[in-house]
Amino acid sequence: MKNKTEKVKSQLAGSTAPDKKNTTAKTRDLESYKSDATGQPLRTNQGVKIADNKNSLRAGSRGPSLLEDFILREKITHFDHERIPERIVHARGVGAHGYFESYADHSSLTKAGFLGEKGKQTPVFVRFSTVQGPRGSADTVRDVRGFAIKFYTEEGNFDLVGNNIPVFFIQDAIKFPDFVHAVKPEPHNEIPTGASAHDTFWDFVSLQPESAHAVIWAMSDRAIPRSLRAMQGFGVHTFRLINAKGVAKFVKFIWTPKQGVLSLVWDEAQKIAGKDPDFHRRDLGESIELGNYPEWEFGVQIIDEQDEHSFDFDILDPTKIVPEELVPITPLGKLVLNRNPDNFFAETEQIAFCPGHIVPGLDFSNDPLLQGRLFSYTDTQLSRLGGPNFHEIPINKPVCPFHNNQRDALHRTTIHKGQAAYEPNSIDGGWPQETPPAAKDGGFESYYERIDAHKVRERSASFKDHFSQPRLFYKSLSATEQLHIAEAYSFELGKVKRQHIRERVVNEILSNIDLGLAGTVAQKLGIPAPKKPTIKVPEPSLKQSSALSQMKLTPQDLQGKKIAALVFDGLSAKAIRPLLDWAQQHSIALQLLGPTSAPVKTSEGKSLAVDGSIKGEPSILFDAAIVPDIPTDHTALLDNGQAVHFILETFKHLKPLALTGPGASLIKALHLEEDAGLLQAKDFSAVREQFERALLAHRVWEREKKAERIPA
Ligand code: HDD
Repeated sequence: MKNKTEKVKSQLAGSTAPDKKNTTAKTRDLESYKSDATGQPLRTNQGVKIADNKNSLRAGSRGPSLLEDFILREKITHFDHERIPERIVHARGVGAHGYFESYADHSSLTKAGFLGEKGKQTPVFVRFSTVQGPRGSADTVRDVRGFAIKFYTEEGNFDLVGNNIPVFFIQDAIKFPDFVHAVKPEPHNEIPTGASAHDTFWDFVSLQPESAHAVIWAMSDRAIPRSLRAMQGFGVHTFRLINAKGVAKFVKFIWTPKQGVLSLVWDEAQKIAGKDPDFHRRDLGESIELGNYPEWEFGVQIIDEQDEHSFDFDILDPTKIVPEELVPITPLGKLVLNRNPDNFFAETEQIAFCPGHIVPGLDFSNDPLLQGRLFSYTDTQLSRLGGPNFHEIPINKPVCPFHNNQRDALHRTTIHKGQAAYEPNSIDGGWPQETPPAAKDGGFESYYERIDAHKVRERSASFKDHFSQPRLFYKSLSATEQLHIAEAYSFELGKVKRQHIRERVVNEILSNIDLGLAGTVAQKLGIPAPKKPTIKVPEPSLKQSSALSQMKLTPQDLQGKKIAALVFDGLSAKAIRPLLDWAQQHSIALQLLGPTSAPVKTSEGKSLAVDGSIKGEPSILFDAAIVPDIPTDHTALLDNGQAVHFILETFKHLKPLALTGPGASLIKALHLEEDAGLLQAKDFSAVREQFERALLAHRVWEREKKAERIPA
């Protein structure tokens, strides 16, 4: 494991060799753009070899620099322009390459080629992101996560630009700038970074009740994911799939992680933001390096065109889910991420997604939020990537050939041959020619939908109910998840300075979701609890949807778990070996942490190298901890404040913790009690099974009350 860990660290620090296993069409395409300086002389951008990269040209060794120094000028000029504007939202992100594999021939559902054959693999690039914070903000803030996937299909690029929560804050794209201005740092002082706990956000959302559903998801544990590997993904809008006969179905897209849907606890999330702001990107990169490739199942909820109006919500409303109890998920394929980018800027930063990038066999619905998005994404790239030729940047290029008569503009790299940049033409043989919109030739055709309406600026009455689904969500959660929601609202509103905004959230939003929730939050804020809802919320046909609780979405196995083993001088190598074997067997990343980064001495007189120090690698970076072979006299451990803090913090954050060896009774000295995840035994094999069960459950939720007394 040690070697593996070292390999990870050194590889992540420097450049990473391309994964030979990933031979997708896009990887091969990117290969031709890669540049390797090994064995090469240093040259200017014009190809001139540089003899001295340490001294600028000057008049005498103490004299002024000379303007003619083209080497200095080129270097400084390029440096001066290295930065590009960050994304307006979703600025902080991390990406990975991988592939999508279709489980079967789904051509009865769609003519899209990437779903048309069992086992067919399509290269993808995925970018995960937070929404509010800038590029340099912390990974673990409370926020929605972006989950954007570019499929490089043989029929063109398909971008599925979704989030890790299934609903959005507004129903109409015209409100997007208002929403973003409200959630972003406030304009007078640019505070807060990466947080929604401030006046303008709560002011806006409390005046815009259509946000209630997305806000309660953002106040749930979904908004503090344990890792990007452990999140669901949602296309949010209703889309269409269309088969070769022109038959269309409405669909919702859902990604379900094999790793389970897992979250941090709030205290832990806040601390990680300081100790390791790169926690999520590091986790993704390291998992892929270790071969623990994250995997998601891709599924759709399919709704027949004639059932469009058969729900008590509108399927065009992006603030609504379609409960799985009403329309179950049909699995179509899987997504595997198996290669880290070679260069963050060239790939992750320059990738440009757009929900309007679709391929034949897919189409939009009339969701007014989606319709607005179709415009915004390509438009924003014009200023972010500096012009309309961003599709020529290697990471954005389709893997199929593309020819048209669009010409010129900034940064054009393609050299178009021929004289006729127009269609029709008789000079260049009429090429490139249209593919008539016929399914068999692959030309794109929009769904043959009849639209007959007046031009109006109004919301459909079917978009008016804003509370029955947040209520459904809240009622479907476990008591633990509900408690976390109440705490999140109380925390956030506690940061809101204006009393009238706090009261409006409680009285006009929370009271309509759940009076109990409103009462708990009101009590924590010291305001009177509302007695009744302010409006009559429609009774939905479905009272509970068990699919909404993440408690049931636990991982299938232990692969990729990160566990710390605290080791001290005098421990026996015999206690460590079985642990290492166990970790390897389950692809668990086990790290040995010593009092310092120096090796510890085993009782057999050998020196045991560690992966880091207890101080340098705090408990918050791990899923669980083991203290193996504790001696009967555990003074050395108790005298080490960092180690005691590590153990208590592991307990506080409800993580599995195994203490083994003759001194395992240390539990008492620390004033802790055994529970389903706090285990003590003479050796690890005696508690292994229980420990594994606790790891699969992710956290020991029943410990939560007891853990409150541990100082944060
Ligand atoms: Fe958006 C980026 C997801 C509504 C306008 N959005 C962006 C990204 C994700 C989403 C994941 C980051 C893509 C990347 O990694 O590069 N956005 C969503 C979802 C929405 C949504 C799931 C609702 C269902 N967005 C939305 C609306 C608008 C935008 C209504 C504008 C009308 N979004 C943008 C943008 C961004 C963006 C400003 C910033 C950078 C970019 O597009 O490329 O154009």
